Amino acid sequence: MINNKVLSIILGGGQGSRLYPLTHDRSKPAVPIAGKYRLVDIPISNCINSDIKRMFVLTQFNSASLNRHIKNTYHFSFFSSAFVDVLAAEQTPDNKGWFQGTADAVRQSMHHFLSHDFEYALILSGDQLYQMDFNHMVKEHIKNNAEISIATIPVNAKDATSFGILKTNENDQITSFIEKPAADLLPEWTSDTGEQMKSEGRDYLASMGIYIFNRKLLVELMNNPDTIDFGKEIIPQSIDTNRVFSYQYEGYWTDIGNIDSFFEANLGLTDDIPKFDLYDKSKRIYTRARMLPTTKVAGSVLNKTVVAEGCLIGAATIERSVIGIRSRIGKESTVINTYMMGCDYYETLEEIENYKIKILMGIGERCFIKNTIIDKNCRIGDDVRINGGEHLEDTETDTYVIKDGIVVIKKDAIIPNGFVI
Ligand code: ADQ
Ligand code: ADP
Repeated sequence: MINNKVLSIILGGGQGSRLYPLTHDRSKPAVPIAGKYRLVDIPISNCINSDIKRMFVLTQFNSASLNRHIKNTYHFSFFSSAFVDVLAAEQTPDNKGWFQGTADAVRQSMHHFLSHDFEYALILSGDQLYQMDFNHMVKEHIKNNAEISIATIPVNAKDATSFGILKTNENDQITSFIEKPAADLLPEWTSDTGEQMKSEGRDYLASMGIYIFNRKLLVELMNNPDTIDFGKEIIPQSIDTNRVFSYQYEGYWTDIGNIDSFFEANLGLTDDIPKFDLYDKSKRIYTRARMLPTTKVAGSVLNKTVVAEGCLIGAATIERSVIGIRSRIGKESTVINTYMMGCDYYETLEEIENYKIKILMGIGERCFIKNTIIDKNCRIGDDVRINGGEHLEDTETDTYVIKDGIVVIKKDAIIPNGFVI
């Protein structure tokens, strides 16, 4: 069983500034997605579905919600060697700082990995949406007698400048690599990606930030304290000295590192046939089993909308939106193009009866909400109008942030009755 020889290392995120304010008081892997999951559930589920069951999650800071989520979700049998361990950047007598970058995060955690028996380290990003069987990649890695394998995907010129771009020889061995090339350099970096990909304008082979390293080589590379990032240093420096191979993937894969891509990845789940398939049993995405009651809807028209468990919905209309667990939406409200993360708990009937003096969790009555992300436990009053869109300038207040026209209501924010954005 080759998967017994694989140890998975999930890069959970640096400071997470691109996802701010969602990462204000939680680490990036704990950011809620798709109404009931957390970002970290994606790489963990891909590993479990590939029968790789030893995982470390490296994160810049230790958030209570991440630890609670992992502890409450991933219970493996007492007799199994499976585990998911969170390693947060820690101060030690030799090291006073945070993780400086992805390679530094792995270097600082090496002592935890080396106490395990493994031949291949599978290094994964924590902020991507995809469903991949890693066994194929491991098999190719072994077949190629590779020391490093990089999962790659064809991308178009617009996206190519945000990724590591590479070229291969006829045996898929990588011959050159450039991290995030400037647009004027792109003509030198096209590859033969096949007829179908070329017809879509996807002429560049991009690194997906998914790597397999042979244990021995990883140990050697981590001995050099000057390298900080895989993309900027380790990979480009290894091309000439080591056997580095490309494993070309053609399924759905998207990077969800900023607010805009995070928003679109979530709303993409409302498509007729979403590219990210949550309904395929063989590619199941795991998360916390919460034993919530069913959702109740009264008098609403729901179109292209995904609703998680335990919601109480009285809205007039909800369109192209993802409504997270325990959400409450009041009468005559309209919600369009919105990702509402939901709530961590219900208010009691007593609290609800006193609602005139207090704004309840969820969205009130007669509201209009469009192009918005609503973080957990927000209290949006009655007659609130939030009309996100490109007409709005980037800004930040105590209760919300606007980025690229998307309004993000901060966790626990209280938006008073009649408020307009
Ligand atoms: P980026 O995504 O820009 O490019 P990076 O910011 O280093 O690279 O992030 C990679 C992963 O590591 C992300 O999941 C991120 O959250 C996490 N991460 C970043 N800093 C971290 C830290 N200090 N501690 C823990 N985790 C951290 C990379 C490659 C490109 C490739 C793209 C594909 O460098 O070559 O094309 O991924 O998305
Ligand atoms: P999830 O169902 O999203 O996994 P958790 O069980 O992690 O949620 O709960 C999220 C947070 O909400 C926890 O900190 C929990 O203690 C808190 N919480 C749960 N119920 C209440 C409540 N009635 N009042 C305040 N906080 C609560």
